[in-house]
Amino acid sequence: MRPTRRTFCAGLAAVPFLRPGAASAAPLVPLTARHATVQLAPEGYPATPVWSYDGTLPGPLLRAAQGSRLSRRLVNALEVPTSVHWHGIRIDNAMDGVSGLTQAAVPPGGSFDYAFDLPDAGTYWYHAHTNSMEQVARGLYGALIVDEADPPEVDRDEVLVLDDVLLDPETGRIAEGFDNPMMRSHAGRLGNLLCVNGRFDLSLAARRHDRLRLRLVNAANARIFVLRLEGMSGWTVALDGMPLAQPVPASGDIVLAPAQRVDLIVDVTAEAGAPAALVHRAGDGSWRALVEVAVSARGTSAARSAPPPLPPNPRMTVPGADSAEPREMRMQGGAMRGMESARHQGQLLDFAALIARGQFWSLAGQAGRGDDPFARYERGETARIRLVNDTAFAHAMHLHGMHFRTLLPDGTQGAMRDTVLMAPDEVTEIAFVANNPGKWLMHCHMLGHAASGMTSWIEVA
Ligand SMILES: [Cu+2]
Repeated sequence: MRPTRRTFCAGLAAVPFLRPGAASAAPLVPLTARHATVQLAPEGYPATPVWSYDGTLPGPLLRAAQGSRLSRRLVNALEVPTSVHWHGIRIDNAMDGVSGLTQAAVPPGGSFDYAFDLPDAGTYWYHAHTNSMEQVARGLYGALIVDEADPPEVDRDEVLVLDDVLLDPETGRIAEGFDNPMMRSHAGRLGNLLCVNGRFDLSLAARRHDRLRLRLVNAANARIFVLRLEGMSGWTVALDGMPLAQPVPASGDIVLAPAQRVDLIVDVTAEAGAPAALVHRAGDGSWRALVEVAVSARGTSAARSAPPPLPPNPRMTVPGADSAEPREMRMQGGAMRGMESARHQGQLLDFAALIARGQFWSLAGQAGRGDDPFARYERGETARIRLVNDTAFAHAMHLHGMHFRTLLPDGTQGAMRDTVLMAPDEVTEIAFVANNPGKWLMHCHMLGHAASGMTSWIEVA
């Protein structure tokens, strides 16, 4: 019997389409940048229109195993161009998401396929990197967790994304004025509503003696959070995703600058019903709950001993830092100090001319990303940069593509991080192995500072 068209088609469908490369041709899971409305402010205040990933704030929690590959199709359903930066991932340069440097911005209605390896376990995040000053403030951010093959034993693993939102209390809308010179030339855009995971009143439930892994991400534009544990005691086990060699007791202030992350392993010590919280230091110096922990009846386990360190990630050493020649990146500008002059778009301009162009800051004499990189490195070379904060403000300096270590005065190396907070007048030396080829941004993560001069870049051949 001759096969009918119908049976022919059915037969064809039964043939497995397992040609090489077929898997990569499958459509990627979308990550859609779009409008949404969320209730950020307390009940009684209006809801807040935001720019979101997939309609939520924060965007969806992305989670994958160390050593696996993550892929998402960014779909731009906004009216403005955008792109996604995968913050802290030691990533292929073409996937870094910096529009104008590693890719063209994705136009409204357009899409871009991100697919990259995840070499390191830890707490990372993703956020817009096109006009990020405005786009991150409007809600384009989310957490990205890369799981160890052998994670530490805890009762709960909680991802806490901190934000500091500037709302108009009358309308509930995100306040405009992203180019406000006062904010840009001072400490940056500070908000009037602190949120964790999009809630001003986030509360966790736990039992006494529960062990929690708290993964804190600071997604705020400019707020430096100063945090403490109340009714809990614990250890810092990772910074900016990278495990510490040994857990460090988190008994004092936990300082989290914009873009930084900290992984804590904490034990609930409060009695049932007694106060337990992650508290933050408010502007008036008082300590207020940021995340409350409702402690219920005693858990089954008793108090435990200190946790072992997390398994290290690959390539965490920086050999040759001592003998590497430091290059100085002087940070200048801002209110109270200003600067003599800086180069901007190929011209040497005095401070008044820079201000007229919305440039309040400079890095190594350059305001904004120039045509030439701050430094070029051979692949595999150990790079050393001496950051000199010549301004009256704190800055959170972030390097894309590679983690660095700070070089401490006693000759040892600090924790491996991707963002370092610098106080006014502070000098910090950082060193890293320039083993990731490409063009990598280096900028202040107070996003108003980055948008008004504090953006530089390096190139690894
Ligand atoms: Cu800054």
